[in-house]
Amino acid sequence: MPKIYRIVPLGPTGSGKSQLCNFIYQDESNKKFKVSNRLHSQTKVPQIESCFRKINDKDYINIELVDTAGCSDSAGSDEENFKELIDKLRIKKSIDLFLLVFNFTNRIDGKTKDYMKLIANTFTPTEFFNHLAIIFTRYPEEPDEQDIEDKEIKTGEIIEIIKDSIGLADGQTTFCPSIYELDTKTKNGKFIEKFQATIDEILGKMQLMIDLNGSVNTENIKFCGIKDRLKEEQEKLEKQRLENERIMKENEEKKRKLEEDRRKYEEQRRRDEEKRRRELEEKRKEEERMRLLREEIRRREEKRKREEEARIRRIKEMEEEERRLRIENERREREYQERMRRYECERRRNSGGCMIF
Ligand SMILES: Nc1nc2c(ncn2[C@@H]2O[C@H](COP(=O)(O)OP(=O)(O)OP(=O)(O)O)[C@@H](O)[C@H]2O)c(=O)[nH]1
Ligand SMILES: [Mg+2]
Repeated sequence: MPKIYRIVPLGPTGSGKSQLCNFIYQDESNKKFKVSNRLHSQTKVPQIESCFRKINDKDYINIELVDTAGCSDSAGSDEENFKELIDKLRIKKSIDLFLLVFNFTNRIDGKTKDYMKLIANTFTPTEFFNHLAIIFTRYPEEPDEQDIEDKEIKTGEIIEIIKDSIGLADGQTTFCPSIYELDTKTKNGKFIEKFQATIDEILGKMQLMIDLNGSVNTENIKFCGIKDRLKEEQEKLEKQRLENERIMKENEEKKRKLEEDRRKYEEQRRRDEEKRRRELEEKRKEEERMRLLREEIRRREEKRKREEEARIRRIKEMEEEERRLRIENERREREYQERMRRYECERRRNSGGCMIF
C-alpha cells in the first residue's frame, strides 16, 4: 500500500489554510475545501480529503489534507476546535507535515501565541520542528524590496513566538524552519505555476524528511489546553517550591551542623591553645627555676670559692703569724738565752767566778 502523506495546515483564521488545501489538491474551482473571507472561522470541524498529486515528471504521491479551524477565531473557541482536531489526528495515527500558515498582508496577533502554546503542549518541539514548514499566503508574484524586508521581519516575529511558546530561551537551540511564500489565488482560472512549483518543493522535502525521521506518531497525543497547562505549570511550580524548601531546609540543617562542628572545633582549638600556652608557661617557669637554680649554684660556688680563698688566705696569714711568732719566739728565746747568759755571767761575776761561754 502506498504511503499516505498526512498534511495539517495550522494558523490564524483567514490566513488561507482552506485555499492552500485547494491549491495543494489542485482544485482550481477552489471548492473542495470551503473558503471564506468572513470574520468567523469558516472551517469549523476538520475536513479531511485525499488526492494523488504529481510531484515531478513521473511521480505521484498520495496526500491526505486535514483542513483545520483557524485560531484567533472571534467566537473564541480555539481550544475546543484544537481539541477536536487532536481527537481526529489521534485516530489517524500519524502526521507527516505541519504547515503553519500566515497571511503575509496581516499582522501577527497575540492569539497566534496562545495557539502556538496549544501546539507546543501537544507535540514535542523536535517532532514539531522536524515536520514543519511555514507558509506566507498572499505573497506578491513579483515581490519588491519592501516585501522581502517585511518577510524577514515577519519571519523573525514568528520564530520568536514559536520559541517563546515552547519555552526556549535565545541560543538554547538553533531553530531554522523552512519558510515559503506563495499566492494561492487563481489567475485567469489557473493557479500560478511558480507557486505550484513551491508546493512541489515542499512535498519533495517532506518526503525526504519522512524517509529520514519518519512520521509524527499521534496515537498517544493528548490535548492539553492553556488552563490545563497553567494548572500543570502551577503544580510543577508548587512541586519545585516544595523541593526548594526541602533543599533549603537540608542546607540549613547542614549549615547548622557545620556551624556546630566549627564551634566544637573552635572550642577544641581554644582548649589546645590554652593547654599549649600552659605547657609553655610551665616550661618557661621550669626554665626560670633551672636558671635560678644554676644562679644559686653559681653563687654558692662563688661563695665557696671566696670562702676557700679566704680560708687559704687565713691559713697563709696564720702560717705567716705562726712563722712570725716562731721567729719572735726564737728571737725572744735567743734574747732570753742571751739575758740568761748575761745574767749567769753577771751572777757568776758577782759570786766570784766568771763563766765564759
Ligand atoms: N489573494 C489571495 N487570497 C487568499 C490567499 N489565501 C487565502 N485567500 C483568501 O483569504 C480568505 C480566507 O481564506 P481561507 O482559506 O478561507 O482561510 P482559512 O485560513 O481557511 O480560514 P478559516 O477556515 O476561517 O480558519 C478567502 O477569501 C481566500 O480567498 C492567497 O494566497 N491570495
Ligand atoms: Mg478554512
